[in-house]
Amino acid sequence: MATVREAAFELFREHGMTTIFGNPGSTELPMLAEFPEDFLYVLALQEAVAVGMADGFAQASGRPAHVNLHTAPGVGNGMGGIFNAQANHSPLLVTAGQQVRAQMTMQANLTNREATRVAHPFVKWSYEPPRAADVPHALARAIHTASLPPKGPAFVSLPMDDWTAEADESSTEAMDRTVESRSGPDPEAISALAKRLADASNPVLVAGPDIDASGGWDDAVGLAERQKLPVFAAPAPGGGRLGFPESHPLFQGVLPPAIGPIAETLKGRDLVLVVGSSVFPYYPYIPGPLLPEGAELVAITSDPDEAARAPMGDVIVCDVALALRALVAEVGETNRAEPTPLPEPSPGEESDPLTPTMVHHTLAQVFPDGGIVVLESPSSTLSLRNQLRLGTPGSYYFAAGGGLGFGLAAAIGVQLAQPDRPVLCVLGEGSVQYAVTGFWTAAAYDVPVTFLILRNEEYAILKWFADVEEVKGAPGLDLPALEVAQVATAYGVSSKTVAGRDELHEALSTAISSEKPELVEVPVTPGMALF
Ligand SMILES: Cc1ncc(C[n+]2csc(CCOP(=O)(O)OP(=O)(O)O)c2C)c(N)n1
Repeated sequence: MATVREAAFELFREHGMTTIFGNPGSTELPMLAEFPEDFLYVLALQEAVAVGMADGFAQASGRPAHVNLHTAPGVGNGMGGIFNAQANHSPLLVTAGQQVRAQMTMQANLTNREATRVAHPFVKWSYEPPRAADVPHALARAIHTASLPPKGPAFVSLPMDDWTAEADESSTEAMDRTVESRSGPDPEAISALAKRLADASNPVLVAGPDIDASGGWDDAVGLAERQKLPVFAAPAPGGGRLGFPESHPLFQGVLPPAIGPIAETLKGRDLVLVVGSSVFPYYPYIPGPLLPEGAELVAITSDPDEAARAPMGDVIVCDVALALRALVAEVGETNRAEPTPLPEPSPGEESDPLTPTMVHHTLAQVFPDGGIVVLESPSSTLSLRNQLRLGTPGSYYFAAGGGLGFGLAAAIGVQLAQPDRPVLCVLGEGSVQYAVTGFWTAAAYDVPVTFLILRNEEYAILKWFADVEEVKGAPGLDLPALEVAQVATAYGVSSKTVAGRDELHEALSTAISSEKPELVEVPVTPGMALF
């Protein structure tokens, strides 16, 4: 009869989950005993970083990923990352150690009191198996739950004496199951939508992150081309991935994230088709009509909650890629006029220090084939999107939940999942701090991410928000003398600070081709960079 450990690791193998991210404590050591040689344990020095790495790994590999946290305080540290993973629709198995069963009722030290409540609001399922023998089945259930649409984290609390216990005889049955979870659209709903598109005189497509996640990229392009649809990206705060090539002539830019400005941007449209996004990831609150006059909205999402909570419009709930495939097969070629393409991005004049726009323009010049951007530079998100105009699937990751700390950590996970694609992690110096220990993991595991740090000595986006919210005199928005390059060097990542376009160009090219983790820090002008 197999032990719980043997059965659990066999289960992880079955699901291709042989990379485990974590930060261990005494309550996790029994799980890690006799760690199998075909597994890789990726050590994070803090749990938020472990979760962010697993999130990036899961999204970039398209498979569930396992992150193991240290009982109550470790889960607490990981919660911001778990929140992001839920918003990113990232399939995570989150496990945490727990006191031995014999000492839980007396609440011995490190007991995760009410373990299932801690993670509860941000996970799809939170569980502590009633018997040691049930652990493999509970883990299998969590993996399936995390992988079912909408994908997201599932949590299992694991008492530390369970690992050597005997697994239930039925464990092997739980292991061998597959769950096919992609459900196609109702054909009648697709025919009706195709007709609405054909009848519309000025329709528009809003492309969301689940197009990329579901594998619907080519069909989104096919649909837009057949119907000559102008395409907007879903608002940047909720757009954890791209849904459409931003280099495509039909691409019209990123929708603004607030109610009034969205209606203003879509003025004159009579049908708004939103695919693979919530309707909409609004922020901040700028009131106005939900839609411009005369416009109707139809959304396609795999997330029933996104469907239910939308404030307007009709929704088809199903797998996004299957819906796109069905819709492309149904729609004809239109003779609508093509929209005018966006103008070429312009970087403006060189300044000292450089503008973030010039930095991103320079990055675009050295951007490698197959490159991937992981972005957390809040005040220059739109500028990076505009200057880079990324055009391939799986080339952009961003924290849809808005919790800082995702970027640095996720870049490491993305690079581990995509070892053949160069990963560029673009961070504000403030954002670095939420996952700063990730530099050590990048160095220790030789994960060849190129980090580009924009140093503006402030929380620029919060100063912009202060203006929007009419807040005057708020403290804590300046970051003088935050020495990211020195800190990264101390963690083992070779780092340099550059000034001027030529130096930046040279340093980035060298870092990208070095196949080592390297960091380039560049001072930039303060304030928002929108283009
Ligand atoms: C976990 C977490 N804490 C705080 C915030 C609030 N916040 C949003 S943007 C930001 C500033 C980030 O600074 P930096 O990376 O330097 O970027 P900049 O705004 O200067 O571009 C902060 C603190 C957040 N989003 N997440």
